[in-house]
Amino acid sequence: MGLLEGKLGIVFGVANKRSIAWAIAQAWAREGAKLAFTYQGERLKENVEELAGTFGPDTLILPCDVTRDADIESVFATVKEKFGRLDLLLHSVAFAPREALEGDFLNTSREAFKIAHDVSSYSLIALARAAEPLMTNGGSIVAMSYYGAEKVIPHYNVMGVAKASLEASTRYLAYSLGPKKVRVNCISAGPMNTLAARGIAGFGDMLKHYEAHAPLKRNVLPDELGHTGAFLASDGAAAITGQVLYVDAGYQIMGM
Ligand code: 0WE
Repeated sequence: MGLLEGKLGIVFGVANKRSIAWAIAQAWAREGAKLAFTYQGERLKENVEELAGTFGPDTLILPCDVTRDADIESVFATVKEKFGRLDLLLHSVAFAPREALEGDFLNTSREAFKIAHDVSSYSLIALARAAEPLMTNGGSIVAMSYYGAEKVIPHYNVMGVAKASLEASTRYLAYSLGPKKVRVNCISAGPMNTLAARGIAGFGDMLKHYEAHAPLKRNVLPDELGHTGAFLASDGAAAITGQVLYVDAGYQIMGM
């Protein structure tokens, strides 16, 4: 018996086979969950159709730009129609304009700040609010964060501020949705070789730094995020809410 047998979930943030969202979706499906997927923009439609299609030709795949209220409304209307209810939601979505991740944080523009926070943080609130009426048996919402939320990671810049906002929102949402037995948690992952990390100056050195300094002397594997995502989604985590769980080979505990 899988940990998530009979559960219905929706996954936001699959871009390609290396996406953290895909690693967690595979784990959720392996544990017995039935999943719907969203994709951001026509550019990613084919990728998501090819990946999600491995769960069967009738897999629900919907477009969703999380900055558009009408998209969110339409996604959850379709989920209500096709699933009737919802148990799981994965938020694995982030974006800041590239120039904001390159220069000096001091030069962060109002527009880059607004975009980063809208896409990467406010979207969790919007998705949670849309999901809540469907989570009639309680539920589990999982969002992805990164250590740059609490300590300075050079170049992470406004994304660090947006992840701090996401983590704080996780706590306030956990308080808001707790009476409905809907849990909200973050996984703070060590650096992963995904599309979002590609082209980031010094990313290879960052992976080497973790290998040298993390207690486990290695980087995190996608499948390990999958297992943690499955645990947080499962009834075994029924008393865990509002938390940030580090899946980072222990890196976060180090002071030096
Ligand atoms: O959260 C992230 C990545 C988020 C991200 C990445 C990009 C690259 C392309 C958000 N927006 C954009 N916008 C783009 O135009 N990570 C945890 C991965 C990451 O990103 C970094 C990192 C790490 C680690 C950026 C700078 C420094 C370290």
